[in-house]
Amino acid sequence: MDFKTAGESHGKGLIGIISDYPAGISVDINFINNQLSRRQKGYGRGGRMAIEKDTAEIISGVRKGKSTGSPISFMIKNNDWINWKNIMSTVKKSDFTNGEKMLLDIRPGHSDLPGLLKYRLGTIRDVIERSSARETAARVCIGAFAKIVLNSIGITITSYVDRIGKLVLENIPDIKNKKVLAKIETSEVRCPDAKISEKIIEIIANTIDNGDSIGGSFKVIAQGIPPGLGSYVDWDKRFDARLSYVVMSIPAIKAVEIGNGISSGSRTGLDFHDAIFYKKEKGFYRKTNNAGGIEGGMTNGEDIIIGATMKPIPTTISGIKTVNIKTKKESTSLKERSDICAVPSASIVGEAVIAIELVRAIQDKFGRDTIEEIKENLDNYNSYLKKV
Ligand code: EPS
Repeated sequence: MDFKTAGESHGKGLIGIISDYPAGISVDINFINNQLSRRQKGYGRGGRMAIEKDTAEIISGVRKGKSTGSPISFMIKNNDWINWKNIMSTVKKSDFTNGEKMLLDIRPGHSDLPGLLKYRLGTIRDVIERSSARETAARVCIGAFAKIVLNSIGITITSYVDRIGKLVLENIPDIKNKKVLAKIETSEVRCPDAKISEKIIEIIANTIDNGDSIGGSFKVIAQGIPPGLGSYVDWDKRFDARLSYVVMSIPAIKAVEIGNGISSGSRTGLDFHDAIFYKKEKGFYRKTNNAGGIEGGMTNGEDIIIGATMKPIPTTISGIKTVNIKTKKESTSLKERSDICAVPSASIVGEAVIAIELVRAIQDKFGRDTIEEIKENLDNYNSYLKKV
């Protein structure tokens, strides 16, 4: 599958087009809308999430509840557009008398400065409408389509928050335990430990009081992965590289880690590498997963574990030292309604982009036109694996 998204944060809505989506998939719109609502949650989100109730309207590529193989298109409407009709008009000329302001106080850390320079634009508005993380709603929708494919072949994806600011979740949660999964989904900050969740909320509340923003990190885990997705034979087919690319494309992500990749630089080979075991009924398996399910740019059959670190959002109520792009005089950065902490939401976007990349790798190996074909080829491969 391939995709494109379009749409501005305060325009009419977000649009997505998915091509090469396998035919024969039962598309459950409730499942898709539930994924969209998961992205909207989280303590620390700004006022916008109270205005929106993201739902997708499927326009093409699905008939009688089933994908046909034709391009899928959808729209997620922006409820807030009604309040921005004049500012976001595609035809009216700007006269800056209808509440629209020339936004010139470029925010350090945001797309404002490079965006204005690159596209020769006059006001930050023209940059941030598209660079806004609102675009990720469309990607979560596309990720939901991908998850439906994955679920039908036994692959599941989940995520949790393991750091906000200096507070770290030290214990690795057992995400195979349904109770732990339920705790993550009910935590306001997607953290499985109730005490740490409370502390995180306190940290975010203090950040709000200080007129500041705060970052953190999350983990995404994919289970039920066949070995051999991706490849070592071409640099651009390496699956860890492909996953890093898509996770890094989430706004504000500054670091990506595969398995225990960061600690690997300070460990020895005997300590780091995951010893291989074999049991007839299980095949090859590991008791540790420092590799995060990927060796030599290929999945090895273990869970894929990806970590991502999100910087603090650059829009702050207190403002950061900057210059006005027009006057070049010292100023404080633009203050707009914004999130204070969006790490829990980013973890849902992480699930989505990884789901999409997994479907692409599955299609590379097992076929792309129909889900039947994918299942037949996967069954065949599994029978071969049993014989190895
Ligand atoms: C977002 C909607 C936006 C921002 C956020 C992401 O809504 P608004 O700008 O109307 O408040 O809350 O975007 C950013 C934080 C950013 O820096 O772009 C959403 O739907 O996720």
